[in-house]
Amino acid sequence: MIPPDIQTLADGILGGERRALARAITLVESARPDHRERAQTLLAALAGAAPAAAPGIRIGLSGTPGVGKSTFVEAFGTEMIGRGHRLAVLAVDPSSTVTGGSILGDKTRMDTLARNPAAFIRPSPSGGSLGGVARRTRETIALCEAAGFDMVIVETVGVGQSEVAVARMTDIFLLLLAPAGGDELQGVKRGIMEIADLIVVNKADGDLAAAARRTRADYAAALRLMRRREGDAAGFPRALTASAVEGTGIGEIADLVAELDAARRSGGFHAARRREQAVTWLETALEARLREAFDAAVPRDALDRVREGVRDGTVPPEAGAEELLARYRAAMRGG
Ligand SMILES: Nc1nc2c(ncn2[C@@H]2O[C@H](COP(=O)(O)OP(=O)(O)OP(=O)(O)O)[C@@H](O)[C@H]2O)c(=O)[nH]1
Ligand SMILES: [Mg+2]
Repeated sequence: MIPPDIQTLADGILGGERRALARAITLVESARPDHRERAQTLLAALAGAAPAAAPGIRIGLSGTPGVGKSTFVEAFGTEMIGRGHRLAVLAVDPSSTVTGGSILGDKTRMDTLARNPAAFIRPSPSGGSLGGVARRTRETIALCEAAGFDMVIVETVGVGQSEVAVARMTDIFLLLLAPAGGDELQGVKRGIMEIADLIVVNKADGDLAAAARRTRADYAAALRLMRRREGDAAGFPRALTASAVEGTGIGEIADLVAELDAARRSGGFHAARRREQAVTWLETALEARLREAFDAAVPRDALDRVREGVRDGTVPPEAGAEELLARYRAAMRGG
């Protein structure tokens, strides 16, 4: 049985009510056990009610601070809405413990989008582990899609780990770069290049236009050296230039996203990737929940004592883990 207030919330979301969506996101962001339980009930109700084969596109977007992500989302998002999409913009920002989210601060950069009724912008919740942030973001994607947003952009600041987490919950990954001064590849990690479908050298305007073109050529060359990946359509991954401020290149990027999405859907790769992502989510959830169950069952000082022993070399790590697990099993048997 679904509690009546959760059913009302679910109906509101399915009816596309923004207030219901916002409230539901607040619910999935909560760490309180009773909220967690209600959130799971809500998500299950929505999964049962929403059309299974919704054609939604999930786009990951990453780039270093100041590269122009917000400005780009404003331009690209407005373009996509013009093409008939309803767009939700979410942020993954595990570093935002202090500021409480990067999107809210620069909502002015997404002024047009923020006022567009076909757009929904949600700042990232503050703090938490990357795993916790990723869980909340996945659930928020599900809520947005149930509310009829068929395109979701998940934005993350380039801090390394978070790109991989975002790539694991999206279909297509865009990497935004600034024009480089020299001939170096800006120290962009190989792993991040490997998950990018489109590398966009932004700020290709004014004095920076020539540097942007050179940077694009460098990345295009680097991409050609990478081995082909499963699900790559001809011509992908690709490097191109854009100016989020002037709007140049934005239409082309929208075309390429649509082209790659269509190719991956018709080839079956899209569905296969979504299935793999769901299994990865299961594994991640299982690990997190086992750890929660462990932390709830084994007293903190027992863990601290074993940690201390491992630190000063008197307890081998594996033996310490075994001892703690024995305590966990005993606690489980006890009730
Ligand atoms: N010349 C030029 N400047 C741009 C372009 N896009 C963004 N900028 C400028 O770059 C600065 C940073 O832009 P944002 O969109 O806030 O960048 P961001 O990546 O969202 O930054 P954080 O949220 O702080 O990580 C602003 O002053 C923008 O006006 C562009 O295409 N060309
Ligand atoms: Mg920004």
